[in-house]
Amino acid sequence: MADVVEALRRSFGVGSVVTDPDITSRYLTDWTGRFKGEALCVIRPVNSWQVQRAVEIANASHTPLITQGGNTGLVGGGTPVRGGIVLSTQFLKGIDIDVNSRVAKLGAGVTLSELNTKAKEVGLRFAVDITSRESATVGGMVATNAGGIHLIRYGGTRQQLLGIETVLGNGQLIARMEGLHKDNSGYDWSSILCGSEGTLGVITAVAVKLISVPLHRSVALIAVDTLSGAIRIMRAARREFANLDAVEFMSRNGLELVQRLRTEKWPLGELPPYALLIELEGDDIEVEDVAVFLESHEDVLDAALASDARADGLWFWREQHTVAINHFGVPHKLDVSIPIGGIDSFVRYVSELLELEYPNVRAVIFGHLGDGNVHVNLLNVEESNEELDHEIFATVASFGGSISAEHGIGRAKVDDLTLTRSPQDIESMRTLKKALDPALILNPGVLFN
Ligand code: 2HG
Ligand code: ZN
Repeated sequence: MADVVEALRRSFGVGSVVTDPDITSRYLTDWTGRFKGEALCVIRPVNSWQVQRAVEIANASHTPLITQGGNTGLVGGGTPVRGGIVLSTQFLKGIDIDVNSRVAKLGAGVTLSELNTKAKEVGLRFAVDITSRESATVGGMVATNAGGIHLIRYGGTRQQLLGIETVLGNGQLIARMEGLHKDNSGYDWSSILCGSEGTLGVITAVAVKLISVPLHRSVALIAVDTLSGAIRIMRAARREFANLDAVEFMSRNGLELVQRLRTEKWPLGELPPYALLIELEGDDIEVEDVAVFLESHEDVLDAALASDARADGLWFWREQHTVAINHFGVPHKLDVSIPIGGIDSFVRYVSELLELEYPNVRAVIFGHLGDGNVHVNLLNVEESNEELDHEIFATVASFGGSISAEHGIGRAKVDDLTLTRSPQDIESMRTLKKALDPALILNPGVLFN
């Protein structure tokens, strides 16, 4: 093992191979604090040649290699296994924007905020937006196919991808960074690597589409009694407004935690059982039309409207959920997809299950209503209750859903993959894995067990 660190030091220089526990500790635990790992060292390559060298050394010594971006993943996918090397992409920088094609070519370690700051200078931005935008890297977003809050309008990360540069597990460097909008010349490596969670290759750079920054946005925060009511409002809003780009929901438990942590006053009197947030973006938003829509809809108990910069004040209630939940415990995060018509029954089923069988567990349920992504966060899950996660995933499967909507499988959900993917399906994924990473060095224990 000392040989591996030595070999890396010879290739990278002593300072680039970090073993000092004061520095490595932040790479060993995930953002939630639930997943903890150990590693031989952390390396921080500055170019794809160094990445290739690291993959070679890992192959020669059969050492696990775990790629990590901003370490904002929520399923343990970037947490190392004992004896492994953490490869941090944080110094793989570089932003090159082509305004004619509306394409950005980016080092994998560029954060979403860095990309948007640069793109804004030319009136553009990345279509996918996520709350962890300050730390999340584009490489990590591609590796997990991040979905985020604008998926209903623009699609997820996969839909934005035009190219990729990657070092596969077998050491081959694949560079498809032309950034062409049309390219049907064979297998699309961007799509294959997108969502592969570090198991097929180390993503070193990506080419993505950009969209215009609209002149205006308008946000409504709406109090509702039931999730069925929220879904009826959403259906009507989708008919009414072509430029709807977010439909999010929250429930009282989560709003309560945000209120407790931030001591902010909820803008609509008493906390309602559920809240809906809708956002419209465009160059000519008629705020009055939104107000009239909300007044006329019988499921709206109360609503607050805000435009442009002031809209952040309403997003606050949704965006503070993840931080507030983590402040009050170490959550089990079951990010699931449910066909939208089944969300109300699913949430009721989970609430009743907890009430009857796990009275100490507290569920905070919120998410992206527009695309059926329900974030079930469980607090106070004792080790003796860990089967609860599996019980909920089995329910998700029985609703025709997916056990991961947007966070990935990581280490957290490996045992449950068979619930929604068939043996043939998983076997074919393994075949692909073995072809591209024959020594199985990349992120062992993630996605497959
Ligand atoms: C979000 O939608 C993220 O804010 C995090 O996907 C969700 O904390 C979560 O469970
Ligand atoms: Zn989400």
